Amino acid sequence: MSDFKPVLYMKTSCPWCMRLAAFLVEAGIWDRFEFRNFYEGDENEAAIRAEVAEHFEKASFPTLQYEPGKYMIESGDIIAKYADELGLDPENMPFYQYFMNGPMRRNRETFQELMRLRKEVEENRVTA
Ligand SMILES: N[C@@H](CCC(=O)N[C@@H](CS)C(=O)NCC(=O)O)C(=O)O
Repeated sequence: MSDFKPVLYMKTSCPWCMRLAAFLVEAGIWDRFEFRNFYEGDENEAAIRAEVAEHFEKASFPTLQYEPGKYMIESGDIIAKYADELGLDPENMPFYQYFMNGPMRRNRETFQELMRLRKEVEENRVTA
């Protein structure tokens, strides 16, 4: 067995990264990962983006390096990978569900509202 520690590239303002973080904590596997975290505009962002950009056309966070040189994206796929390995069902994880049904749901609604308002402003500009 190699002593490679899987690496997670996380944008700490990102709700999908938070979703993954909730799963990892509740699954008890947080310590198995090495984290490369950034907050937009901080001194870590450029190096983390550059590393991820080598492997994907478009950077997306979270990104996981699960084996040396092997990367994957999509929070849902990353969660499914470890849930499968551990025999866990995220549907039965109370904190994960709390996050998905509360803050994550609110985030989606807020995003939809922003899109609706932007469209409204755009339409008013056109008709004015
Ligand atoms: N479907 C993706 C969504 C991830 C996503 O949209 N992440 C945003 C941050 S919230 C992102 O990486 N945006 C591109 C960027 O920041 O360069 C997932 O579940 O992982």
